Amino acid sequence: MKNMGFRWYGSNSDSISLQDIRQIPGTTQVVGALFDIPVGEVWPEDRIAALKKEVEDAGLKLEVIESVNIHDDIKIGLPTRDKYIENYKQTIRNLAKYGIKVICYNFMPIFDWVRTNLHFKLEDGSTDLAFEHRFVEGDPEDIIRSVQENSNGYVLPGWEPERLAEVRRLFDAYKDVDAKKLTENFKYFLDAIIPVCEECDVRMAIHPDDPPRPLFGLPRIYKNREDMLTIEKLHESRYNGFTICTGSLGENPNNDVPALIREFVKKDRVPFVHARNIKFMGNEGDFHEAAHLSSEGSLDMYEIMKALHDSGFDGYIRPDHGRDIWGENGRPGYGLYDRALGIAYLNGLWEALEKND
Ligand code: DNO
Repeated sequence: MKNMGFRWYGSNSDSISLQDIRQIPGTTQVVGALFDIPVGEVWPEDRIAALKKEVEDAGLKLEVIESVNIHDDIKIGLPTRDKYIENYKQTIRNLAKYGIKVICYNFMPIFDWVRTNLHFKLEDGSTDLAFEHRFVEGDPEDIIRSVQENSNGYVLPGWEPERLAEVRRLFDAYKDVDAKKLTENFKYFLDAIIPVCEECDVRMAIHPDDPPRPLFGLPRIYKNREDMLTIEKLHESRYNGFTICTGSLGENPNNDVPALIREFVKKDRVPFVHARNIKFMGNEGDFHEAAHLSSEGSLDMYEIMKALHDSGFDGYIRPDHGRDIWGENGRPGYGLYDRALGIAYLNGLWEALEKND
């Protein structure tokens, strides 16, 4: 696929080098970010330029940022949100100057993605990430502690220690924010930034809630088709787009992921895709992640790629989390080997689909 990417955390905090990425056949894009800029601050031009140069010097492209995170004051709807929205707009303008085309972000309160086990053991001896609902019925701080203790010393995206240190205060601040209020605050944000995106030709791609259900009493607003229909109407524009994360949406067995792809790609609302497989476990909503192959999980990755192909998808795509295999012990979900295997497989499916035309 022409815009196959690989998520990278930067030379100071990733065990994987740009050269490693370059050597994965059929990979052209790095999906990157400035991970050390505190949420809410403007991303400085010189830092963006340096990242871009580093990626390009390695023979790769940087056109997708994941993520420019949204300050909680915007999601809560505090008066201070306007200042953070102005900063966000400036970041969009700065990124546009350096050829960024897509910004992936999420609108999840407090927690980004949640897993209850970062080293779930599979039969073949590999490990991956898993979610079991019984572990999120207690105190959210237990989950935070467990994620921090089990991430091999790496900071996981969305689990930055400075943010999580304030979790009690945040829960309190969100106490009057239900799904309706969160949606209104989301609209306020979109109405402010989408005109800037249109001006700069940068497409926003909201990431689904992962898992796609309310957690710890916090609302979630991108869980299924109905939510997608609501979101697209909040601000009608192709710049108000979706990241279709096959794993996150697929974690709810009622979500028909190929059908969502067909519907929203045809409407030109999908600039970015995360391709991942998952396997359901005993209780409803429990799953562990899986190698990308259809045979390894509960999602039919051929049907997913076919839906992209049939609807003329020409956006950016990356494999999502991988297992830890062959002795690798990196950032959970973000090792080299299994994600590279994922790319080889996805590109193989794509070649077959193209040649079958
Ligand atoms: C987890 C990722 C998420 C994703 C954000 C987008 O591995 O899929 O952290 O990047 O939700 O803002």
